[in-house]
Amino acid sequence: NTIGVIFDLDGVIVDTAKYHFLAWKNLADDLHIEFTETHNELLKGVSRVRSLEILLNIGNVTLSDDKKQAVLISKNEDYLGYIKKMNADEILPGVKDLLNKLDSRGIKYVLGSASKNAPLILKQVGLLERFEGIVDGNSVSKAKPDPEVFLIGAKKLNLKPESCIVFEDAIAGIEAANKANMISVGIGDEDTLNEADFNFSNLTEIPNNFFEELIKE
Ligand code: B16
Ligand code: MG
Repeated sequence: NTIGVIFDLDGVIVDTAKYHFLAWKNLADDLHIEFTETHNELLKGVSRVRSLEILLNIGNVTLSDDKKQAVLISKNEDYLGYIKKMNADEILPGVKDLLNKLDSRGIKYVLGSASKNAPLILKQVGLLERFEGIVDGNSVSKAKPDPEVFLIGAKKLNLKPESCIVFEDAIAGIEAANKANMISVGIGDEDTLNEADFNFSNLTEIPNNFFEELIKE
């Protein structure tokens, strides 16, 4: 009766969406595309390449493949400038308590993120060593809502998908977890994440007996 946990990164462990926004906004300004925080919501949980497609669509702009490659590199360099200033103060509320609880119960956890920068971000906030494994944007060929990222996570945990609990803040991530046949937990707005098996506004709200109850089932 073993269970394991798979954590999304952006929106669950840390809020890197604000830095993605600043970097995409910079690019949007260069391309004379109007890009707002509301637009930024569309990019959450979505891969870097797909994010650029969405941005170009918003502005009705077309770029050559070479130009696309170039702007993807400069957007990421810009983004990394913010990431390199991150520290442990940016870990979202409830994360450390939850990881401590899992540690004390011997429940293993891995990361399942779309970000190619995930290991660097975890290192910046001092959490890299705590995870049993990292599955990030470098290890997958198909982005969320494809379940690949979480299925690789289950392999790293040595568990069947049904025994994995996924914490996610994005619709695409909940969809991926459901497709993988895992238990999906939506972190954030309940109406947005209505396809999740469980919903909490943030990690401080997870009840003390949450994992025990799941093990019983
Ligand atoms: P990168 P997650 C996702 O992280 C972000 O939510 C999404 O906005 C971003 O485009 C994606 O990572 C790729 O990030 O440019 O660093 O490779 O929520 O899956 O942890
Ligand atoms: Mg996320």
